[in-house]
Amino acid sequence: MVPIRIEQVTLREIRLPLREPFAISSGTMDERRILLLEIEDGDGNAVWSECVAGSMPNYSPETIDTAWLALGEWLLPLSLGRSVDAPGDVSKLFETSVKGHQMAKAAIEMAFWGLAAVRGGTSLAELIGGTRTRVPTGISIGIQESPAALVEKAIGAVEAGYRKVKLKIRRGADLEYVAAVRAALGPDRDLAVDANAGYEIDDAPHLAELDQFDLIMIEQPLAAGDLIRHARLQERLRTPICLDESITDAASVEDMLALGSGRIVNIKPGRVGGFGSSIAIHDIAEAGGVPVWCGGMLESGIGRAYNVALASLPNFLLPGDLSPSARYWERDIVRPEWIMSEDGFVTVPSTPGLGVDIDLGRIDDLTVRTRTVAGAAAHAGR
Ligand code: OSB
Ligand code: MG
Repeated sequence: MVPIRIEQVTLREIRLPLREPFAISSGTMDERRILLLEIEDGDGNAVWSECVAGSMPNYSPETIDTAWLALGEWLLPLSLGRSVDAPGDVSKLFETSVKGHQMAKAAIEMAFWGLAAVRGGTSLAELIGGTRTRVPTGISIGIQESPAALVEKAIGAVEAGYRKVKLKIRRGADLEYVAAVRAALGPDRDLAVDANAGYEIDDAPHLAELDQFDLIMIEQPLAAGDLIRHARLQERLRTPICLDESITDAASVEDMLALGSGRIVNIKPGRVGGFGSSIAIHDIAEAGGVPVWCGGMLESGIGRAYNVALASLPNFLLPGDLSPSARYWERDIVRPEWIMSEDGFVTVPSTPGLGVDIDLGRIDDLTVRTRTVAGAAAHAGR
């Protein structure tokens, strides 16, 4: 493969209103502040990527503001003007001098994969060895004000074709809500819950009551660092635990397997530092007999392009949180918008690059700040 070098990156923050507020156990979002990267090599090729950090540090320690700082001050200066032989080598540019900041790192790392696809004239899915032409889709429904309101959303989701329904839960909005949805959907629907680290190990007896609802998983019941407590909890639950926040790199999924902290892995490329790490986690999980699926972070159509490509890998055995554009936005920032078939699948693009066009006019209208960093400037004075 011809080495890749990036010469200029423009960071942008856009604000994209959500069609409805999205509530998880640790906070509510009404509007998505999204950090986009436009990356150019020296040969006239460009690609866009998205940083999945949120506006508040309630899901992970990173935020859009910490990512803006990390990218502009540390990560882009380490990336610009450096030749890498393959996108899988990008993470090595940062590993010694920048710890953490996985979401900021992922935005650059994934852009290199995107650029490699553009330059090679292949689709992103083909570049990484994806095997699916379409991926099954699940919905993630935020916490509602009553079980009845949640039931209405869940029924709407099933009617729209979604192949998995995931309910956000928190203390005080769990058993009664899940019971109502299970009763309304019947015993055969794939139903899951996501606690976003809202419980403690002392809640084990309470969480064990979820077993009666035949859930396909309970996602991230305990804190991100609690691998040992997750293992203790898993021993007491029939419902498989799926880890999301806890899995930040390949080592953490090895630890999960060794400890028995869960039986399913949610891979969000943004959370784990990019595609190289996602593929490693996918392979380790597959070797350990653990299925993975692709999570979502309410991405725009740009981040979604990367997630859909990733979910085309063979061990993505469960439906991903890969809803179509209209689930989140009045209008997305890509053309065509992402759509889902009546039977709940999103097509994996086979055209070169991301497989969607960027709606630059719309992005310009939504932009609240930009910063351009170029190779020469990045190295000046170093
Ligand atoms: O835990 O999966 C999560 C959104 C924001 C923060 C955390 C999570 C989520 C989702 C969104 O569940 C899923 C989607 O993008 O459709
Ligand atoms: Mg989750």
